[in-house]
Amino acid sequence: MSTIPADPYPWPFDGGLAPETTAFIVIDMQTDFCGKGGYVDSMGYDISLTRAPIEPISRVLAAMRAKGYHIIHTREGHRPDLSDLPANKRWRSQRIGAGIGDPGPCGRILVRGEPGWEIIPELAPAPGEPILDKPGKGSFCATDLELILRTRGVRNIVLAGITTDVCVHTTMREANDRGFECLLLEDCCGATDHGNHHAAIKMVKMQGGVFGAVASSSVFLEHLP
Ligand code: C5J
Repeated sequence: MSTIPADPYPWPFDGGLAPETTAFIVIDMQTDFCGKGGYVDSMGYDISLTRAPIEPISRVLAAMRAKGYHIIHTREGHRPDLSDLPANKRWRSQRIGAGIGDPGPCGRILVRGEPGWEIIPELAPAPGEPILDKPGKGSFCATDLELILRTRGVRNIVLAGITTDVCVHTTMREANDRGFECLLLEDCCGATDHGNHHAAIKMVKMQGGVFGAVASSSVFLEHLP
């Protein structure tokens, strides 16, 4: 039996924490979300908030790679012809001055293959680690993530990345509804607003852990088998 002393319960619920059945999913650590001139920067948000998780994620990645856990990365982005970009998503982004698909300092915003869409070099995927391209906020929507997880026998998911209240939370909710046991690493996430980051973490812990549990990366690493 192996668990992490998480909040609001020792995670995972059944004590079955093991590398073979547990995946670390790193969500959207792309220049567009945390780099200078990217999408989040162009919208006028403070990228120090979305850059804060880089160091903690890097430590967790190193430890989990060394212990043989499954590692998966995601990237939010759209086809160059924008055929998978809903009109309302484009319209809303244009309204705030950072139109998805429009040219910016890091290339076309959130378009696959552009410099801003790349995962930042500090958290580059290692050879063999699956990278999922998703057009939406949730990592299960219009991707083969569930197939990959079930094929590998994964039951537990540890989540990190940006942003806490949008893509990380949507993915956690999707995973939870599919029966995966989820843990959010709070300092390995960041949002465009400090209050939203904290609110998103609080939401997870309601109702006895309505979407799973929360731990810090230091506690997680201290207890990781
Ligand atoms: C957003 C994301 N916030 N990766 N995307 O638009 O959370």
